[in-house]
Amino acid sequence: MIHTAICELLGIRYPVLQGGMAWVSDASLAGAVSNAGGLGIIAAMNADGDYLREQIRQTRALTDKPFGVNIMLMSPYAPDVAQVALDEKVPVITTGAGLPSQYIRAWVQAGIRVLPVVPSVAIARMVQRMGAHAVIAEGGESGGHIGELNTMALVPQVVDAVDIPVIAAGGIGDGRGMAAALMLGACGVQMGTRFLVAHECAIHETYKEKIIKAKDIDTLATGRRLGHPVRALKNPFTRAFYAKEYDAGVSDQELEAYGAGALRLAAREGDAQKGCFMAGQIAGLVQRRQSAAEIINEVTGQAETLLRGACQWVK
Ligand code: TUI
Repeated sequence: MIHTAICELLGIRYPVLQGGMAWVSDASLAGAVSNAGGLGIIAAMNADGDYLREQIRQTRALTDKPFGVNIMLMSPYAPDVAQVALDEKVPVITTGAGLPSQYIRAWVQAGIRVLPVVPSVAIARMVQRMGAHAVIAEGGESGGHIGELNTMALVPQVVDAVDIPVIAAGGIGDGRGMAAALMLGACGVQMGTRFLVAHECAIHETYKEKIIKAKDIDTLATGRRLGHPVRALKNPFTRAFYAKEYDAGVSDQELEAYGAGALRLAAREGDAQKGCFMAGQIAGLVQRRQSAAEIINEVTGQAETLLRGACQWVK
C-alpha cells in the first residue's frame, strides 16, 4: 500500500488523482474513481454554474468519498463556477490554464483544498504564496493544454522550489510512471489519458478505440501560435490545424474559430474527421478497457512492487 502526505491532505486511500478533462470528466467517472479510493475530479470546463451544480449533486449521489472540481480559468464562466464550487463546499478544487488569484482566498477560507495545476517553477511559487495546499506539476507529455517543460524536468525542480506537496502529471500511465514520479519527489500522481478508457468514462466508443489503437508517436501539439498549445491524437483535424497554424494567410481569429467545438465533436459524436481527440503521449501504453477500480489497483500495485524491488540496485 502506497500512502503519502496527499492521502492525508485529501482523505483518500491511494495517491491517484483523475484529471479534470473537458467533455470527459463527469460525475460518472469522478464518482467511480473516488469510490475506488482515488480522487475523482469533475471538469467544469466551458460550461456554466448550473451544469457544475448538477454534476456535483450527481457525484454526491454516487459516492460519499472526497472528490474534486477542476476549474478551467480560461472559461468565460470561471467566476460563475468558482462561486458554485464554493457554495457547494466541494472538498477539493484543482485549477488549470491560468492563475486562480481572484478566487483562492475564498476557497481556502471555506476549508476547500486547493491544488492548482502548474507548468513551471515560477507559477508553482506564485500559487504557494497565494495559499495553495499542494500543486499538480504537469509536464507537456499530457493531453490537452500543455506547458513548455516535460514531467521529468519539471517535477524535481518544482519539488525543490516549494514546501507544499507536489503531484506529478503528464506522461504517467502505469505503475512504472507512478514509481518514477515518487522518485522525482512527487507524493502522488494525476492521470488523464489512462482513465479515458475506463468503463465509467462516458465518451464516445470511437474515442476509446482510438486511444487503444494509438502508438507512441500518434499525438501532436498544435496551437503554439495562439499561446496555448494543445496535445491531441493525429487525425485530419489536427493535421489541418497544424497546416493552418503555419499559414501566414490564416488569422489568429480564424485559427481559434477552426478549433472551436472540436473536442465536443470527438467526445460526444466520435467524429474521426472533425473531432479533436485530446490525449497524452502515453496513449500508446493504454491497451484495454478496465473499470476505474481496476486501473487504480493495477497502477498502484505495480508501483508498489517496483518500489519494493528497487533496493536490489543499491549495493
Ligand atoms: O488546463 C489544462 N489542460 C487543458 S485545459 C483544456 S480546454 C482548452 N482548450 C483549448 C485551449 C485551451 C484550453 C484542455 N486541456 N491543464 C492544466 C494546465 N494549466 N496546463 C497548463 C496550465 C497553466 C498555464 C499557465 C497553468 C497556469 C498558467 O499560468 C500562467 C498564465 O499565464 O496564466
